[in-house]
Amino acid sequence: MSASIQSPQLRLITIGISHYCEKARWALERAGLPLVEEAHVPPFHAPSSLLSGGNRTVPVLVADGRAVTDSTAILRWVDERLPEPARLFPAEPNLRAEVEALEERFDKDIGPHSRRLAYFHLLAHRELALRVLTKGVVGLEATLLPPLFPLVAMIMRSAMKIDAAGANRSLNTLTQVIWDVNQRLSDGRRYLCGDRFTAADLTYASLIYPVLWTPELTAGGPTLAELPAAYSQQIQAWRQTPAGAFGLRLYAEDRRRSAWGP
Ligand SMILES: N[C@@H](CCC(=O)N[C@@H](CS)C(=O)NCC(=O)O)C(=O)O
Repeated sequence: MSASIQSPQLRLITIGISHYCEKARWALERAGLPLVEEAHVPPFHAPSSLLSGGNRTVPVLVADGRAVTDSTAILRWVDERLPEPARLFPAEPNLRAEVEALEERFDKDIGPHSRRLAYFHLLAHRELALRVLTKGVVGLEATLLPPLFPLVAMIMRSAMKIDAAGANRSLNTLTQVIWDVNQRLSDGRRYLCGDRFTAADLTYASLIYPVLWTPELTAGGPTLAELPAAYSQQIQAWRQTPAGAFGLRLYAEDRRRSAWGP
């Protein structure tokens, strides 16, 4: 395939480090859509998100004056603009149902849990947290965060139930998903569903990134060696599983690959 989409410039409102935002960003970039990202620090993203017609969460895609909220809706919006062989959701009904079920599972069983586990470790280390939370953010919010950090950390801990018990629950949920993905990959398949890259792979790799500390996404931020020991040991253990290696491979091989061909 060699073509491109004619589209007016799109706005993607994000929290720079958010993995749900990365999920949307990956789909949009893969389709070659002209994109301007407005990255925020939580919770300063809320006014932008609300004023653009979204709800409080990001990503929000603003396209043709309309807000598309929720990362899954954004993937579907992108797919409507792609020919079938390039789509993230294949047309074949059984394959599509499998992709949709996995995407939904990862949204529920990875997204909130990789985020909680990462923040549990990072928020305890002010300098690390500041570097991570300001990723991609320029201007006032990046300046406001350091003095407001104790308040921001308190709001985040309370909103996402970030405490030792929550982190432990998330660790268990993630361990189960990684085990299930290991099982699925045990027949030697290259992608989670069928023989092509789909929304299941994209969702898996983007949402699991905080607990694999995927090099492509964490470049310029704290290195694995700079992370708190317990967190970095867990990441290294997961990286060594087939599911962990698979997540890293999807980034190394597929993150910059165009939907339109090599
Ligand atoms: N189901 C939503 C989840 C999005 C989500 O949880 N976004 C987080 C960032 S990772 C957020 O906006 N949190 C801020 C808040 O809830 O105010 C999606 O897939 O887009």
